[in-house]
Amino acid sequence: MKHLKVGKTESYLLEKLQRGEKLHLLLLDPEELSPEEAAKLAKIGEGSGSDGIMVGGSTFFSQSFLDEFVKEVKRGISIPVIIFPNNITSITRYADAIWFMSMLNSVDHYFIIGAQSQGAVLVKQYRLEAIPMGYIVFGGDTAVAAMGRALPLPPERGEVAACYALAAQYLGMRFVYLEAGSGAKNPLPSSTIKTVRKAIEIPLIVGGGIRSPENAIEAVEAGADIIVTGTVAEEDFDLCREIIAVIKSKKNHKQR
Ligand code: 1GP
Repeated sequence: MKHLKVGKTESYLLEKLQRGEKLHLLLLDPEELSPEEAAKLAKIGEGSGSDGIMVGGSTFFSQSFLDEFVKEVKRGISIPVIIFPNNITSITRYADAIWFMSMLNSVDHYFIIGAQSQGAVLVKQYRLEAIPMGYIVFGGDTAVAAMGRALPLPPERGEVAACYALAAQYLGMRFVYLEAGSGAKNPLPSSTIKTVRKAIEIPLIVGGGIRSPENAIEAVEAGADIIVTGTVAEEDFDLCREIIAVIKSKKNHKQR
């Protein structure tokens, strides 16, 4: 039996977190952006201090377009590109890594383990770095909740999400992602982030509806390790730059 090593992209993220940094990942959505627009945003993102790029969207299913998209994005940057898949059509060989994720609160077996079992062999063939992650989706009125058939978790009830998050940790997943949904009216309440943070030891990713430096700071202060923003970068990159700046100015002085 071989000893499984943590890959390059995950090590890069973990080393930064261990140094006490808070991270920002810029989500680029192939439904909303052309490859050229995405490449431009990725470059600006890297220049503004973002730690990595995520590529994904809830209703995008063209693998050939995704190949071109990721190739173009990767061309001008050195930060890693991580696939944020919505299905097996999101597996492209040109990315650095893939969040190998399970939507833990889906009511559909397909989004919990079906797509993963169908995609695993291709991930191996492409030698993509798989980063295991438990994905928890709140509310019911976002594209991700509808497409993934999520059991709508109440955003205010952190203790429910904490049960899923702890289960993710005990199942060996190495990150937990709390998702309010892209373009959500409101980001997740800080009380919910706090409750989940207290329940687990693995890194906590938070995204959905973060549109201001205040939103980002609130999430980081509540215990988020990694903040994901997508919509705000498409709408107003100067605002996104401010968000990245406040996240990167935060250091976690607490040792976990
Ligand atoms: C979506 O959490 C991400 O999966 C980002 O959401 O587009 O609202 O920033 P926004």
